[in-house]
Amino acid sequence: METIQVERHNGVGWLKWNRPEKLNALNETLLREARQALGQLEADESVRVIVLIGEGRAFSSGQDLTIESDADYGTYLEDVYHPLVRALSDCQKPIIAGIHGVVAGAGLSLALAADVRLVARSTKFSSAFIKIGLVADAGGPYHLRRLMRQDVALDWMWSGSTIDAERAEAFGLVTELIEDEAYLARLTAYAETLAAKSPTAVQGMKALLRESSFEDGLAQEVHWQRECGKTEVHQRAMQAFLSKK
Ligand code: LHQ
Repeated sequence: METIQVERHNGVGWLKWNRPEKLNALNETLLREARQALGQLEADESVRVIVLIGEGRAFSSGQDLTIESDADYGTYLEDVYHPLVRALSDCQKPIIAGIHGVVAGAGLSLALAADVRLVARSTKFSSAFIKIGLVADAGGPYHLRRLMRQDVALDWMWSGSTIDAERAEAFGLVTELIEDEAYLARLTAYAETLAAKSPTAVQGMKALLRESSFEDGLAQEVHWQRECGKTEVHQRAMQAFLSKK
């Protein structure tokens, strides 16, 4: 692949945006290749956790602004962004966004689609869109409403301001804030620790914490707890507990 790099280590699939010279600006090739790479990592049984990261000094600077000026953005969203955004949303495996440097515009939207966000302290979060007269897109508005107070999200999106990682944490967008020097080691340890846990329990937990109705939630927990109850990890843990009595 030209714009995406994929690596697999210790149960973790690393999906890396790879246009560092453009701060990982998202062009059509990258978005299509990312969709393809995500599908491969989802289908690979050796991969239990997926990490999204950016090569170079940024996570992503958002949509590549060299896009043709007469492009129909609505059609572009439907054809190029939404397949990836849907795939991220539908993915049963845990998705971690590892964010450093700059995260802007649609790059921010993709980061918000992950289950958790581990963020290096010096990261700058840019809402960007309104500065070029656009609304937030690529699923970003949906996730902002889910994660943040609506008035604070609107205030931020209307201002187009860039905020630091501590403010983003106060907004609810950061799962764990990490010192820059420790960032990659901590991200790796987080992902590999999660990959070593029962995949049935990890994926079940993700499915259960999705938005759903109360009744659907009860039905889902019946399904997942039944499956978890049958796993070797659980059986061994029960035996260990009972043997100590
Ligand atoms: C870039 C980009 C970039 C291309 C840096 N594109 N080259 C929009 C339209 C259509 C449909 C779908 O949805 C969207 C949604 C959006 O994502 S809107 C938001 C788009 N993103 C932005 O407006 C951010 C634009 N970039 C910037 O403001 C700055 O580059 C930031 C603040 C991210 C970083 O600034 P610096 O650290 O000073 O780096 P730089 O500006 O020098 O960038 C380095 C290179 O990357 C440079 O290229 P060059 O060839 O001159 O070295 C930039 O042109 C290029 N680059 N962002 N989005």
